Amino acid sequence: MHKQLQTQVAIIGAGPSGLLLGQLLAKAGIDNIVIERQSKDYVLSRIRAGVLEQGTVNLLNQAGVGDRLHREGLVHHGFDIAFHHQHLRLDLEKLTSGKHVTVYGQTEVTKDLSEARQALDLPSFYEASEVKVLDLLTDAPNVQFIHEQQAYSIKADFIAGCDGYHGVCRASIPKESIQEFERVYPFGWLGILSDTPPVQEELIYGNHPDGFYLCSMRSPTRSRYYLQCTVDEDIAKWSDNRFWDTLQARLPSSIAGNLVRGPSIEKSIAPLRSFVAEPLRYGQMFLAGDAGHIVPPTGAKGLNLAASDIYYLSNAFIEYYVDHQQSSIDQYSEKALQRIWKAERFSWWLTNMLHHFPEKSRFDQRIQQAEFDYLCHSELAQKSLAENYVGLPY
Ligand code: RFL
Ligand code: PHB
Repeated sequence: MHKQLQTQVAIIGAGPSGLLLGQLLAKAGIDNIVIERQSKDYVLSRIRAGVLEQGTVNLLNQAGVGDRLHREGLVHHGFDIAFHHQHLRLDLEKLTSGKHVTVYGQTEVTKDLSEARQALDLPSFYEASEVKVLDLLTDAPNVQFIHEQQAYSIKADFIAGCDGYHGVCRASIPKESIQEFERVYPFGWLGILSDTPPVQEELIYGNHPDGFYLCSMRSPTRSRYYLQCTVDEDIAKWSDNRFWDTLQARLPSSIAGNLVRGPSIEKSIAPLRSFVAEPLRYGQMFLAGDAGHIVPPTGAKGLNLAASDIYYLSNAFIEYYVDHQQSSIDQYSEKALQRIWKAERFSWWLTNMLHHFPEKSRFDQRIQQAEFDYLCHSELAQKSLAENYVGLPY
């Protein structure tokens, strides 16, 4: 027998999208239940994004979880692009008339949101199995799952599919009702986290003839570094020493001497993909975040796009329940997709400029070099990059 529950919005997935939506809805007095496949510890241990746009920070403030972010987040006014032996600093502050980004890990964002949800005692089911979304084309959609050997059925007005790229929500939409657009890149990123001071105060995105690298951080004492690797790279072959040696060899010589080595506390490989599903709605179910789209991490847009989706979706639900207006719900997919495609374009463009593409010809390599030269000598080109990096408005 299913235990029957009822709510206004059933949220599938307790990643940043699902938890942020739950918090914003709760603040507006809208009931919601979160259903997550993994354990809370597992969700909170995932190391992913690190750069927040101001729009994301504003939304986290609005959700009531901005305090620690304000204390511990690192405000960055610029970043570097290194291209072979050349070097360019993008002065975000100057190029965008005063804007910046904040370096604060996704792990911390998720932790802050999860603690806020717990403090409000909002209902969440972690380690839910056999999650199914049903009756999506009716006005009483339904989520079924098993939790601690008990079968549940939740009747909701709406379902928010915040369950990531491999989730059940998008997969439940009939093929003829959804279009998918995809590009898979012929490489991945090998990342490590280490309790060592970052090689410099600002991020460095680098194109080296042997491949891309990124120097990022989580705090003044914790670094996050990435190296371009092959799609089928065997992580077991990457000792810490091999990682540090490879990174040091790719860094510009003026910076390489500052690299502080230490044991890795996490090491993982992420494939690179661009992906968009259209529309982000099927009946009473809405897709948000990675459930609806993926960007390669080069532009630091994944988490920030999830936040802007949630901005549109939470406002649409609030307008529906508080102002009894349906129009924002009906416009959600179109509005969110306009911003998503621009971030897809930017992430694809930056990925193309900074990576070594094994199949590319000598002509393509010269074009890549020309792209960087143009950027170095055109303030307009730098402004365009900076405008996208700090985040397009919403
Ligand atoms: P998430 O974070 O994937 O969360 C989805 C949640 O849904 C759960 N789930 C289910 N729950 C119930 N039933 C089911 N059937 C379910 N199936 C899945 C999952 O367990 C999970 O908890 O999606 P969300 O919330 O939309 O957030 C998006 C961001 O996480 C994502 O865009 C970024 O992390 C992308 N990303 C990166 N973005 C950056 O900006 N910079 C990065 O460096 C960066 N690195 C990464 C990344 C994504 C990665 N993934 C997805 C493999 C590195 C990796 C490895
Ligand atoms: C990170 O710190 O993990 C990070 C930063 C910038 C990116 C991607 C990842 O573009």
